[in-house]
Amino acid sequence: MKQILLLFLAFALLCPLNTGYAAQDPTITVSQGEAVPGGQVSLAVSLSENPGIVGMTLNFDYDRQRLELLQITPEGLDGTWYTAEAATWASSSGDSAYNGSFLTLTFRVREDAQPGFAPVSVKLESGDICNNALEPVDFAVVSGGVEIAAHGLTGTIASWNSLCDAAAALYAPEKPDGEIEQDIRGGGKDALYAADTAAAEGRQQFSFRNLKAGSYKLAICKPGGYVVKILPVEIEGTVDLGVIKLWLYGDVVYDGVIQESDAQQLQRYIVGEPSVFGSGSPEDEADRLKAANVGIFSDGDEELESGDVLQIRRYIAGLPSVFSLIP
Ligand SMILES: [Ca+2]
Ligand SMILES: [Ca+2]
Repeated sequence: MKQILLLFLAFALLCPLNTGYAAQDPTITVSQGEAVPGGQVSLAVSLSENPGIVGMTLNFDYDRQRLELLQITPEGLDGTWYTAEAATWASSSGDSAYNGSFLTLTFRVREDAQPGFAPVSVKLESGDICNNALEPVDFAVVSGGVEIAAHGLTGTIASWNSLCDAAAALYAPEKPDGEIEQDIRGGGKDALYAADTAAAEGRQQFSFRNLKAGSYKLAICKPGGYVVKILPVEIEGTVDLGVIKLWLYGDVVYDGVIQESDAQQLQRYIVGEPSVFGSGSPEDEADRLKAANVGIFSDGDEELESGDVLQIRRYIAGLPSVFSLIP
């Protein structure tokens, strides 16, 4: 009997701890949300276990480097609100025991905000909330905040040669391809963003972090006669472009070497015989056609014709050719 009594006493002592004071205390809770730099997000401020209050003044604590408070929108609590940097409320009908969301905080995430969690909380001092008897009512505060997501772009550059020196950069979508090509060979001076790159197993991975959402042109370049590749990209969230192949000028049969078979296949294509052209994906095809047009460096001619074949044959034979003009 004594043991049972002791057990009961122990249980009774533990019980108030187990049920948790937090859930029973008057509490103001700020919700959590997600947004990207430049985006907007709304957080709800809620009351729970409200014992009855008649007035309050709330200040808000948040990272002003990353968040801009655009608007405070009251709801649910009858009375008069004034909102600016802070918010103050006076009941029009005595003590209110309202529970639930009573304010919406609308934030804009600054364009240059670092990704990660930006806490948002309510700053309360004793007396900031009172009841009809003008007694201060203490509320616990549960912080919320904004998870600032980052836009990113990743991919892998591949070619037949080891890739330790390929560069990737993002440009405005209206930038002409020709200018981008010049610029990326000159170090991407006009690029909006330059990628971090890392070589891995004969390929090179690139990544852009903390981008602004939007449309871009991605330019990829490797020195040594590789065709500059320019792709339109839409950035919304994190985008992985997968493997992007770089093609070598004159390397029609794609193996990283310019040889007789490259000249032969190009000849077949020009006269309309079946050839290596048309054997790959449409994207590969477009790259191959561009890489085959080596004569463009001497005469700017966009067409594939015998002059291109001739230049490849001259290069193979060790004669002067447009290959010396290829960046
Ligand atoms: Ca080849
Ligand atoms: Ca040509």
